[in-house]
Order: sequence, then C-alpha cells, then structure tokens
Amino acid sequence: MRCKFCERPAFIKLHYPKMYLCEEHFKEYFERKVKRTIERYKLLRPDERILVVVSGGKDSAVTAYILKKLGYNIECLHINLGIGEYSEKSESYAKKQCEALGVPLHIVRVRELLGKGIGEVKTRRAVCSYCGLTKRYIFNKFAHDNGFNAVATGHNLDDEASFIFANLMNWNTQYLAKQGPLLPGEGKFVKKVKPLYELTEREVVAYALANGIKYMVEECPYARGATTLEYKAILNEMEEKRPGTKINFVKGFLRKKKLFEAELQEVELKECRICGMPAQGKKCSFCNFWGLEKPLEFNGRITPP
Ligand code: Q46
Ligand code: ZN
Ligand code: ZN
Repeated sequence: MRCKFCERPAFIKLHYPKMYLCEEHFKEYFERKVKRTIERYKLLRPDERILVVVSGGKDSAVTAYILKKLGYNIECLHINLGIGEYSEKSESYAKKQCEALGVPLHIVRVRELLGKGIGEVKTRRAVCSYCGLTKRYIFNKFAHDNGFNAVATGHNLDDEASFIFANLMNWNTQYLAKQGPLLPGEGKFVKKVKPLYELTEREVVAYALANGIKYMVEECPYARGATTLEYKAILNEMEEKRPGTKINFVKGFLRKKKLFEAELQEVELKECRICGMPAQGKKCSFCNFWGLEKPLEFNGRITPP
C-alpha cells in the first residue's frame, strides 16, 4: 500500500481516520496532533519551564522528544522506585533518552530518600496505591521547589480511556471530576499536562520506532494482573470492531465532565506541618504514609546536561 499523501510505501495503517501513511507523513500527523492537543486544551505557553516525568518507557520518552522538538523549554525527572532490577533498567533507559535529547535529567531515588523502595514497606495499602501517592508527591514537590511552571506526563489515549472506564464502573465520581488533559495549578500544586492525550498507544509505539527512540519494554512487576489492563483489553476489542470508540468515549466524557464536578466536595486545604505542602489534616498523605518528621529537600540538579 502507498501513503495517502505521496508515492512512498505505507509505514502504518491508521484505523481512525482510516488511512495509510508513510513514515514522514506519519511523523507529521503525530506532531500536528500533539500541537493541536496543546492548543485546544491550552496546556502550555511557549515561555513556560516544563518538567517531563520520564520513566524509561515509551510514552514519557515520546513526550520529552516531541516537546523538545516543538521548541518547549524542558527538563526531565526520573523517579527510581527501588523495585529491584526493573528500576535499575528504567533509570538507565531514562538516562540514555535524555542524553540523546540533550536535556537535563534529575534523578530522585526513593530508597535513598525514604529508606525503603516501593514494595518493601509493610502496610495494608496496595503497592500501586502508595506508589502513585509517592510519585505524585515527588514530582509535584520537585517541580514546585525548583520553579517549574508545569509537569508533563506521558499518559496516552488508551490510559485515559481505561481510567475513565474503570472509574465509571466503580462510580468514583471524585476521581472523574479531576480527570482530563489539564489539571490547572493551584497554590503549591503545579499544573499537570498530558500532551499525548489524544494519541493511541499504537501510534506512540510507531512514533518511537519512526524516530529511533529506545525505551524500556518490560512492565513493572506490580502491573501484572492490574484491573486497568483488563479494561484496556476490553476497549481494544471494541476499538477493533468500531474504530474511534476510544477517542469518542474520552471526548464524550470531557463534554459531560461538569456532571461529575458538581459532586466534588469542597475540602479546605491546610499546610502540612512537616513539609508545608497542601494537606487535608495536620500532615499531608505523603509525610503521613512515610512517617516523616522533616521535609524532603530536592533542590539542585542531580545529573548535569
Ligand atoms: S503504580 Fe504500580 Fe505502576 Fe508503581 S508499583 Fe509499578 S505498576 S510503577 S504505573
Ligand atoms: Zn507520505
Ligand atoms: Zn507533608
């Protein structure tokens, strides 16, 4: 098959809209789509300092690559979760990706910082639950302490569709109300953006391949058996039968999001007495979970550009 726009052979067949594209025209299509997402949802301004959270995986690597290509002022942060060999490998991928891009990389290692890695804490809480809490706290505090205007993550359309699906199945209206491509900054919460919001996982993999971006393929050992993977599988099956299912589902959700926002309970945030970050009680959930008595300090660049 040939590309829809030129004589070159097709590199990919897109299902929605249905078309064949050569490598060059696919790159163009992908970059235009990211640009449009940034404009449509007003994610970023050209003068902002952006911290891209890189895991070593494809999504965050592509996010860093494309934001740099579009001319944004980015630096990267890798959080080493301390999950054995998986984390060591992830860190080395993150380093290689940032070296290839020529952007500064900061590395925060959970075990060095908190004494234990993710999965090593004795708690009744599920590992992914305190892992998520830890990651969100670290990247927000790091961005806040170092004067970044935004934090960019690599969430793609498949992630977002399965998140909405899973939370609808459980009627987690509070989570749904705060879901979207843009979470505006407020007080000490730095703005969060998802530039790959409208691109499928398949498109992200193809873009990485087209640009020679090397990434970690192995999943975190705790991801196995996660219910989000089951929701992803169901959505993939539906997408196959009816192309456009995921994007229409997510866009429909954004149009109806106000319904969930009406359910948001106003909580008055105080300052955590340990770290000074926003907290519902005397301590924020991070300092509380990790039993901290003094705040974490993240100032300064760890890996030079
Ligand atoms: S939450 Fe869970 Fe992930 Fe943390 S423990 Fe691994 S699978 S990395 S996105
Ligand atoms: Zn072409
Ligand atoms: Zn705190």
